[in-house]
Amino acid sequence: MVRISIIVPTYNERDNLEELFKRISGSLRGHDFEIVVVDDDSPDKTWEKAQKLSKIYPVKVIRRKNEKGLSSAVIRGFSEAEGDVFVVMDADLQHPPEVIPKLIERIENGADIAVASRYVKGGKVENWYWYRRLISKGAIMIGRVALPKIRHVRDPVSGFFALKREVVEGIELNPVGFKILLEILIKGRYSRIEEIPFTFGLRNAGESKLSQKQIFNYLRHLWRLMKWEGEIDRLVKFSIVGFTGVIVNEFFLWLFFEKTDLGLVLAGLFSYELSVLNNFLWNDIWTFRDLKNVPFLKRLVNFHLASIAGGAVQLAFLYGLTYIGIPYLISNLIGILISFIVRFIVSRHWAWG
Ligand SMILES: Nc1nc2c(ncn2[C@@H]2O[C@H](COP(=O)(O)OP(=O)(O)OP(=O)(O)O)[C@@H](O)[C@H]2O)c(=O)[nH]1
Ligand SMILES: [Mg+2]
Repeated sequence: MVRISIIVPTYNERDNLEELFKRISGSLRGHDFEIVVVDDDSPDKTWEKAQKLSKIYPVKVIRRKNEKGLSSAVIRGFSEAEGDVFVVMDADLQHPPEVIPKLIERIENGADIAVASRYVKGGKVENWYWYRRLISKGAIMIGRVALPKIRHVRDPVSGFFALKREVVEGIELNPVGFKILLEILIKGRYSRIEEIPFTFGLRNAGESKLSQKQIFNYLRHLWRLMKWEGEIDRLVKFSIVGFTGVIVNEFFLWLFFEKTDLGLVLAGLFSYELSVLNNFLWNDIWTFRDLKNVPFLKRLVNFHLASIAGGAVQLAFLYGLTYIGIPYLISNLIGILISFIVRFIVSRHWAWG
């Protein structure tokens, strides 16, 4: 039988512990499990309450006095846990303990990571204002675009998940940030990941520790993971290649217009196509050299689509922003920037995959 360690980071969650432990024990009847509470010396003495309850439930309490932070608490939990399977969950009962057996079942059937997900079919979030929903979904979308490795995961920032010990054992995880799952999905050792739906309910007792600052922190975390994944390097290479394209474009435009009688439109078209081919070539053998999941012809076609999409976006911004009163040179500059991002994203995800 596998041994399960439930890791629960807490800060001022005293009034939630009793019900939490009771429901965990209820749903894990017949399993071999321990609950590892990692408390950051909560002013409401959560640790003390957990110690008291450890006489009834299999609870191990870690009271950290010199450290704070959700992710570092979970990492500490991993290092103290004795199980073969780790489950991470919040203490405030937004993560229903009744879902744990389903997560465990997935792991027992061969998944390395099982995520309790708000955003797969059947999952949902209760009572969130539309803007909180929007921010949550938007943040996830940005993450999935920025980090292609996790693009198939619908809820890569869930705080409720199970994993095999081997996924994180010996791996150095960065404790900065609120979203430890994201860190694990990028740095962990795994091949199969599955998501099961659950309803993210209302907080039971106590207060939220989530603040506006978290959004900024999340973006910083994404940036660091992009660097770690080499995506920032690609971005730099992609822009260098873009510059060479400008030179190719200008040179051939001059050549065709001055030395042939093609006329401006055709000279423009041909020199543009040569610059696209130039960029394709360099991106293929340099920027995305390690990515060859898509057949050559499809890469070539999709890269052209990326260029066209980029051009369309640039024009749309030029006209749209100028229309609402922004000076046209500024509008165009913004258009160029957005177009660059669009071309990079389309190339990265659809041309090279
Ligand atoms: N040890 C530790 N636990 C923390 C820290 N911050 C939050 N937690 C715990 O992490 C879990 C998630 O925090 P919440 O405040 O519920 O975050 P949230 O669920 O995104 O926000 P709400 O929907 O408002 O509850 C809870 O069990 C908290 O007690 C921290 O700095 N240290
Ligand atoms: Mg919560």
